[in-house]
Amino acid sequence: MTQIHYSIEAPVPVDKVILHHIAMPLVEVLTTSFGGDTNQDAMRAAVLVELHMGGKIGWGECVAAWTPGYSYETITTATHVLESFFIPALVGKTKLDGLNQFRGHPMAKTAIETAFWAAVAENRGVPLGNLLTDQPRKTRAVVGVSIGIQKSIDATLGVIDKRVKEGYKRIKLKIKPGWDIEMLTAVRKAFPDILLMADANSAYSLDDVGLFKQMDKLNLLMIEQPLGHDDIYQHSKLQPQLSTPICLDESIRNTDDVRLAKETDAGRIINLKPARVGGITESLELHKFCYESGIPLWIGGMLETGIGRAANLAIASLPGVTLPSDLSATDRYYNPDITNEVFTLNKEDSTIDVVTALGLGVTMNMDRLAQFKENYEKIVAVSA
Ligand code: OSB
Ligand code: MG
Repeated sequence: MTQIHYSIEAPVPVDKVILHHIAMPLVEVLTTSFGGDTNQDAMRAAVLVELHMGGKIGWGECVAAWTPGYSYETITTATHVLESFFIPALVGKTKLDGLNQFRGHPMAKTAIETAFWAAVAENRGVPLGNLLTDQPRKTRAVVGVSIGIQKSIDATLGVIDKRVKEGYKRIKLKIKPGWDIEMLTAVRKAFPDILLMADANSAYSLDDVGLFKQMDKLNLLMIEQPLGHDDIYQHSKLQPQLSTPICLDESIRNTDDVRLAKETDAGRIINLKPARVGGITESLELHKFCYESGIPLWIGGMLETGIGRAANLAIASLPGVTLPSDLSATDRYYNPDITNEVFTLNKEDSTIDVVTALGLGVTMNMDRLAQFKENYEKIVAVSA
């Protein structure tokens, strides 16, 4: 990862940082091409960062999973780098520069970096979003829903029907070899007009170009991350052969990757997951580049709890976020969530209200935090 230019400054130093390991029951498992259940028994794990600054607390979330499926990071690697390196580099400091001496581990970095931003917002008595830009922000973020690989095409049509009735106006379907063109064709036939897209999570190769040319006929909004998770070169060989835009997710680790993708025509849409690029600071840089270059952008999701979702929503309120984001209502992920506040879908326009309360804008439910920490301890004890 390239150096991040941290400019945010805290009015007072970081006092201390506490980590919380939690496991939360997911309302439903999101099955993807990288397979398995990266959330053991539908239990999504997370490391929450509680950062104390000037008598206020900022929260951050690490979205690394139990296993290195989507990313090489795991709950365990994140805990290690946070405890051994990132926390000691920030305690007593008013700036984030100390993080730059450490390479990689963007998800762990994001957790503490976001907690720092949230604590600064708390100290200044402003909503986090106000710290992100001087430009007018959206008050509602346009959102869609991500649907995992189902047991059958009929089951898929049923889930889409339910989501469309709930008010989601953009549907993303996970695909993998053997679960692609036939399923997508059936969906398009049943729903001729919905905003539809597919996410392959790196399951294909350039040998599959014929398949993508068939998908070109389905009027998809985009095809997300068809090729290698760390590739830009091969995507640049695929995109010019298609009329459907490729959206890069896994491949984009920072703003320079977007520059490279643009110059090589490797993808024409960017999925920005703040956790994948190392936090809010790099997200702002990447957003600025896309905005100024006219590259369509949306905010991706990692099944965040209310903590991570609130931060992602603040970023989704930026003017350069031009396509529906993977930020669904709380009840699509958790019931209950770890925060007292829930996010609901505005049915009429498929949006979620951007948080306007001070700081991160959500509050931790301490009883549930204790409960979810117990869940985590039980799972770790059983697998030890
Ligand atoms: O590829 O976008 C992805 C969740 C976990 C890992 C990877 C992905 C996803 C999603 C979830 O698609 C989107 C969401 O949080 O709603
Ligand atoms: Mg994706």
